[in-house]
Order: sequence, then structure tokens, then C-alpha cells
Amino acid sequence: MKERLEKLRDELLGELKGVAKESELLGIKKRYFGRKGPLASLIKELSKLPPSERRSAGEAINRVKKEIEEKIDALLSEYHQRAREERLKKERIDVTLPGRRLPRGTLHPITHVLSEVEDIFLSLGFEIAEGPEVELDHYNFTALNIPPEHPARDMQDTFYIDKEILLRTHTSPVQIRVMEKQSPPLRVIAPGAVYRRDSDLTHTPMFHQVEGFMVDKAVSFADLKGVLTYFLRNLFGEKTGIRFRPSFFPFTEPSAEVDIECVMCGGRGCRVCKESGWLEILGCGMIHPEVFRAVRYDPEEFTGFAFGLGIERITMLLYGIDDIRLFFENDIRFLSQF
Ligand code: 2NM
Repeated sequence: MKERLEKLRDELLGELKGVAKESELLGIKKRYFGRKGPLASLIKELSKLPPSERRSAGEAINRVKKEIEEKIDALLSEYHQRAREERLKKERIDVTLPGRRLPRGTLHPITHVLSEVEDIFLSLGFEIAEGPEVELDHYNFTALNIPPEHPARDMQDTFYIDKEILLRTHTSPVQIRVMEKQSPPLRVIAPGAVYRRDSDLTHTPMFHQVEGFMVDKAVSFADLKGVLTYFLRNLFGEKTGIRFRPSFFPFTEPSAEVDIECVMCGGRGCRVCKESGWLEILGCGMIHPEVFRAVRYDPEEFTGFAFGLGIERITMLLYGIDDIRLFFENDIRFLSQF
């Protein structure tokens, strides 16, 4: 029996030396220590020994069993330790790495330019006013000195809802509403959507405008020129050439249109400026006495200037966009360029 035990022990230790995997180790443990394993049969055979030898034989078996078990457990915990170290090395987290960038949206080019325009006038002390897009004929036309037979009232240009209600064709009715409620001195811009029955490469039935005005005692045409020159140099660049041309609007007298040097060709002449070297950018003038009378201001006491410009047109010139419809198709490939 002693010899068989010694042989079993040597065999086991030999087998443990060649073990490379945890699963093999567990297999060996099961094979040798299981109920039908060689150690179990040795224990069974103890009863066949003479009683005087049983005790020392039993002790010998237990010694070997304990020795081997300890060896296997030591190897097992060695494997676990090594596997843990390897995992820690592989899974090391670098907390200094930058986070994943989330896709970010951009402002619509119209929104962007609108807020640039607003910022320039805010820097000059102007306030922002808003008003209804569904407007009364009175505020859109009558109070602005646009008589009943004026071509601007033509059904072809205006979306009428009924005889008195329409979609505003400009934001000047907002200015009338402000003047009705407040007294000079006033510096106000009115940005927003306006509607006209028109649709082609450069016109859409809805577009955006900023109109503004300043009213006080002794506001002059020089003030108008100063404010609009400051505005245009800020928006298009300090070196941009600017010229004022006489024009006509029912709500201003005198009236003017303002051109800037063509942003495409620098004034040399191209397709965009129709070879003139100049681009029409806004309309303006000194507020007509009839407009002041409509809001019960005394035209002898107060004077003022006003102006209006289209945001789509300016955005197209700033970014070199040749088709206004691109602004309203919401194609992400177009919008994400701004
Ligand atoms: C323009 C051109 C000239 C204008 C006039 C007014 C008001 F209400 F004060 F009389 N607001 N905007 C005006 C003047 C608008 O757009 C081309």
C-alpha cells in the first residue's frame, strides 16, 4: 500500500508540472480526488489491512492527499492572480483621453445673418421690436402713406385674407405700432418674416426683413448716412465702398437706395452685379410727415430716418449663394456648410 501511495504521489506531482491551464488543473483534481478516483479506492482498501497497520496507512494517505490539494490550490490561485494582472494591463483606462465628440447642429444661415445684423444695431443703442405677421391693411399700407391705388397694394403682390386683413408685406407695420405706443426719442429695429406673391431664383413667397428707424428732435439725413455706413462697414468690411442714390418710397421723403461695391468682383464688374460693379443693398429715407401724422407725432417737432433690407439677399451676397430656394429646402448638406 505504501508503495502504491508513493507511486500515485509521484505520478500526480509529475502531471501537475506540465499543466498550463486552469481547466486542466480542475480536471486533474476531479480525476484523482473524485469518489471513483485512486485515492478513494486506497481509502476503501484500508479495511483489508491488519488493524495494526490501518492507522499509519490512513495517516499516510491523508498526508499525501493534503499535500497534493495544497499544491493544486496554490497553482490555482497563481493562475487567478496572473489572469487578473493581465486583464488590468489590457483594460487600463486613460482618463486623460478627450471625450467622444457629439455631432453639433449649426444655425440656419438666415438666422445667423439676422443675428449679426441685430448685434450691430444693438451696439448703436437700437432696440428690437416684433409684431404680428397677419396684419391689418391699415398698419401695412394706410398708415405708411400708401394710397389705395398704389401698385404696392396690388392683389398680385399681397396675400389678402379678406378686405382688411393680410400677410404683412414688410415689417414697417411694426414701426407704426411702436410709434403709436411710445414717444420719441426712439431707436428701433423690426426683424422678421414677410410675405409677397412672388417666386423665382431670387424671390420666395416668404422671406425675412429688418426694418429700422430713429426718431427724435433734429434727426438729419447725415444721421441716416452715418448709421447706415457704420452698419454696412461692420457687416461687409471696413473697406467696402458705399454709395447713396436718390429713390422713391411712399413712406419717406427724401428717399434713397444704398449700394455697396460688388462683393464678388470688388467693383470690376461681373455677372452678379450685372457689370455695374455695384450691388443694391437697402432702401431708406427721412420718414414722411404723413406717416408721423398717422401716429399723431407732430412733424414740426420730430424728424426721423428709416430703412429696410432683405436678409436673404444679404446672406446670398455674403456667402455667394445663387439660388434663394436653397434656404428653404432644409437639405442638411447645404445647411451644415455654415
Ligand atoms: C424701406 C425703405 C425706406 C421704412 C419706413 C418705416 C416707417 F415705419 F418708419 F415709416 N419703416 N421702414 C422704410 C423706409 C423701409 O424699405 C426698403
